[in-house]
Amino acid sequence: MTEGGVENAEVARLLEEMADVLALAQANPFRVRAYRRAARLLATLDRPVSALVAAGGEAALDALPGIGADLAGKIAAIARTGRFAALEAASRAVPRGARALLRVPGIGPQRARLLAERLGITSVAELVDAARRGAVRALPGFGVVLERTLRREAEALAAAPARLPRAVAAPYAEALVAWMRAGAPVREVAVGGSFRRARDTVGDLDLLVAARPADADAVAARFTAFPETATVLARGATRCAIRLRRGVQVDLRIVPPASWGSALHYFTGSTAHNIAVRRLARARGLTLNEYGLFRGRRRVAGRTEAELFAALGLAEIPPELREDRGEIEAAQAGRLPRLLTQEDVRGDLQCHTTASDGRDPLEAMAEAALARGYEYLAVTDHTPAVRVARGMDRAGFRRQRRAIDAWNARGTALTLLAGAEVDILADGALDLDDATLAGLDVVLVSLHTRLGLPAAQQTRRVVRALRHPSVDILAHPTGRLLGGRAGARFDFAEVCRVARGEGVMLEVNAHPERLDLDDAMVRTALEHGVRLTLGTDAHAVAELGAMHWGVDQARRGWATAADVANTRPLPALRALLHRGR
Ligand code: DGT
Ligand code: CA
Ligand code: CA
Ligand code: ZN
Repeated sequence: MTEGGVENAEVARLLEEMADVLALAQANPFRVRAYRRAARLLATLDRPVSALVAAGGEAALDALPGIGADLAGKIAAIARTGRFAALEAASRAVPRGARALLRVPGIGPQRARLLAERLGITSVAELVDAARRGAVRALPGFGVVLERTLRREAEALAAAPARLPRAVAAPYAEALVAWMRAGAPVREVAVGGSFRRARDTVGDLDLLVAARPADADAVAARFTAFPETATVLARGATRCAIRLRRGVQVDLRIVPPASWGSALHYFTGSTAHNIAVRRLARARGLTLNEYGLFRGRRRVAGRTEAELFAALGLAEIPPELREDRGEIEAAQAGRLPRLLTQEDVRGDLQCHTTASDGRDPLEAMAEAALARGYEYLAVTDHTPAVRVARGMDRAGFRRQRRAIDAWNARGTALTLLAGAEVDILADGALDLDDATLAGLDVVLVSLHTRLGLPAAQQTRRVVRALRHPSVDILAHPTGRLLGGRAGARFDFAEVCRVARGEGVMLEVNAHPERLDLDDAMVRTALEHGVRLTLGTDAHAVAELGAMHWGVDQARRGWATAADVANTRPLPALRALLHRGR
């Protein structure tokens, strides 16, 4: 599922840490950026770094875009030894804890150093304290206004529980399951909680094991010996908790095999779903807890989830729907949706090539989509307004159309669609001329700038863009980044009404840091009768593999295959696009 696995995630974590430490040490910004870029690249690599090095030596790393010989050597050494000597050395030169402060908006390396060195602040919570005491304003260059701003930002950060994108947690979840299977007397192992429900972010991981009571001790010992463990937080007979070096906490519960199904259901949650199901059980004269479903003291179900649902008179509810948003009523009535699956997806409707900010050329992207068994791939490079992405002008799109025609003339099983991801300008006009737009097979529009406009103004801007006759898809509708930027605010119901009226579709962007629309918005869009599309927004061949994250997000919004345009064969898809409408 997650291609590079825990190994690449760990190497990426160390490179990211090195970037922070170098920034704090006021090293050359280009070096800092090189580390960050390398970290992001590794996170999307389709195989473990060590496999790459084994096959092609350091040269295989050096060949990756943006990785030079020096960095290649360091990465290879990390992959070989699990250690990063240069990081250990560099860390000694920066104040302890200053790294934690870099997460606060408004705090760069210089301010972090001052706060750590002068005031001994090493965490966001300590920053809140110091700012409340008025101790921050006296630092050189700070003052009352900045102190107030930092206090507000730090308070917000301290109040919001730190959540990880699910994709960041996934390699650890998979490695934990494999680790337990390989070396402990377990009957069953699974990750429950928000991870199993496929929430876009997770607060922690909930690992569940079924084992004989006599084996519980051995299971706990194996768990706390997981190699990525930083701290053992709790070690009991049936519950343990560890914190991983990546910062994520993992809870373990050990249950007897006869309780596996009911425990898996309980620890999958959500809490709201659990409460509603328990109420339903009670109404039938039953008691439900993590050990089973009981009539009096007799256990009537609990060994499997399927058995539990059946005993409650419910169809089996997919984990993605377990939020008490109507799934229990639907399961009672036999009206659960048949959710979209990865196999339903026949093509990818957003990707970038070297013609704008992608890392791989058109032909390589097409070959990779063909190898994935897709029927079509929409090539949707950026338009000029997105300067950081080196967007294309009309001449560029004309040239690209010829390259696409040439590919399609080869008659492979994969058809390329000529598209664009057109920037929505500040006033809602589009960043490409009408004739070029009309000539494209598929037109995506999206917000990349001025996400902070007031909601009424943002709504007018988006609505104007959707009314353009050539527009097919509103891509990553809010522009949010998980763990980064909040998205644009606008009247989503109004946007859905206009989209429906204009035949415009809304994208569920599958990039694991976007997942935009979110689950609730997917549901709202479907209730408005709006059709969805899925696009990976791949900027490299390996990123075409991100589709499953988008599928999961759409499933959380109750989407079926019929709700998503790119489950259709090409002719049926074309009929939904502006030239076929
Ligand atoms: P997270 O970790 O914040 O992303 O969200 P979850 O859903 O994984 O929550 P977590 O880790 O606190 O607990 C895992 C599951 O355990 C949760 O989904 C349902 C169950 N659970 C936890 N606390 C309660 C509770 O107070 N009542 C009930 N009925 N179930 C609970
Ligand atoms: Ca959890
Ligand atoms: Ca938990
Ligand atoms: Zn974009």
